[in-house]
Amino acid sequence: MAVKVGIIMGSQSDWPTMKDAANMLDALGVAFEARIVSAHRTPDRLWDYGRTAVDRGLQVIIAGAGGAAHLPGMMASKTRVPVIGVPVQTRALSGVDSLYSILQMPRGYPVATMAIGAPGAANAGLMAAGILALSDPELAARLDAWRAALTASIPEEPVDE
Ligand code: RP5
Repeated sequence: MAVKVGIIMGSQSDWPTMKDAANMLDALGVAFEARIVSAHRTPDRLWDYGRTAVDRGLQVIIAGAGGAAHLPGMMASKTRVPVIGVPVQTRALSGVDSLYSILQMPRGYPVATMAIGAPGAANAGLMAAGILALSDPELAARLDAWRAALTASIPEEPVDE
């Protein structure tokens, strides 16, 4: 299966968060690759990844980073492949630093920014699947089934736990 989604992150320490994106793509049968690409520590790797993304057939890039989270925005400046940004939670500022770093892009280079942390990563997986489902009826059916199952799992009444 051709890899159409790239999951990139600034550090190994982002992987526990970004794994939620990977798990979601796994659950939906979407092939992906996962790479550590740091805007600050491996800028040449970032450049090469963005420069070759279209030719390698990537259709969506999910980029997670924390703190001075420049990876998603810099990737968006290097490739027209849509970038979904995941702000990783930080200890110092709880991920608000990551969120603002990713969200406040200048006009012309959008990053679709998710919520802070693991829920944002999971939603990034769903967002990527939704984009690919526009041209993949089988994936669209799997995504519809996943959404229906989530809805069906919600009880009408609360219980004491
Ligand atoms: C960012 O710095 C990474 O995305 C990570 O969230 C944060 C901390 O990285 P480590 O010091 O844990 O490698 O570039």
